Amino acid sequence: MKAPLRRGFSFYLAHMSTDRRRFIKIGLAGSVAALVPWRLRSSPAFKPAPGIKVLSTWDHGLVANAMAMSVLGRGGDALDAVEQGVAVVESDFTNRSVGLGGRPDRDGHVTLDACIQDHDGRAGAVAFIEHYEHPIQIARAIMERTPHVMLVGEGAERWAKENGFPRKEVEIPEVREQWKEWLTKGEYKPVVNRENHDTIGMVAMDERGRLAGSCTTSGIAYKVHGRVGDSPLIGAGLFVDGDVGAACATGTGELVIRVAGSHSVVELMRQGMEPREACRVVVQRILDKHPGLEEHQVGLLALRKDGAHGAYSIYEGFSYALSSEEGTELVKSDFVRALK
Ligand code: SD4
Repeated sequence: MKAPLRRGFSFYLAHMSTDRRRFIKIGLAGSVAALVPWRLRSSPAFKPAPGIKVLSTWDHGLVANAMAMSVLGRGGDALDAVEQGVAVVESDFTNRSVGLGGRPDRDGHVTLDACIQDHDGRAGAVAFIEHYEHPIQIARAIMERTPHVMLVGEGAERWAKENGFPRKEVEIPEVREQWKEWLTKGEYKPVVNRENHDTIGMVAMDERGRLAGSCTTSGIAYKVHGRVGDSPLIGAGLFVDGDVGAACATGTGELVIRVAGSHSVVELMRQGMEPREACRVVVQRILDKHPGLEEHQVGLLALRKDGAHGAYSIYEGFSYALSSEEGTELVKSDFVRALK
């Protein structure tokens, strides 16, 4: 069953929800119980901050951060933390934009994208892969076991199988039904913050001051078969430079790719900009260069090497989970446009 593309690009690009993204403060039982107001720390010299830190996108960042913090709390590496953190969300099949519980493309295939990068810039990525629960683990394995950065599609699936990753079939009747329903019109009319959302991007710092980042998604719902967004692209959905900081993105991937979103944020921080301001400048660049994007959300999240952090989004409603030894909180991002 194939639906024609009846709407143009601007309909195709967009999403997310305010009601689902209301600001909440949650103490996670056990490892991250206390809620402590956050104070920005900054240092012009970008000295590594003492202490561990994890930031990740959206509400589901809370459970992902809890896992990442448990890795870091045992003295673990930032790279292990960001891999294991987002893997929790990949295994949550109630999540409709990450992992095998995600919405399919317009042909009914759930295709996944992910990438990971370490302090030294080593990177691994996988895109357009089906039937694997943990694309983030595959991305890391590609980084560590091949001379390449990225594998896609059928080649990536074959490589994953050969390298011992178990295939998994997940059939979710509700998701199938909604896709069939969508096919009757085949229109791309997402609602900012509500639909197609929930990509998880995570950036972290371990006790040695080493940085890492990860990003994983099933991408925009009902995308054209073969479409790859920003999330598995180093420089777009994620960028880490241990000398400066790390950034990740969520939202309409095409817009993030056009401005090399995460890389741009890190470069602005390199030039001395505060993380929040770097995210704001890149969000504003998207708006300035691509008018007519009223329905599109993009959120950028940054962690500088000195522990300073910040975020910015086009629309109100983007939030991120912030964890340190002091506790965890869900923070509302600043934004350019309020929702009516
Ligand atoms: C994509 N950036 O595939 C992803 C979608 C997303 O939250 O972030 N959703 O374009």
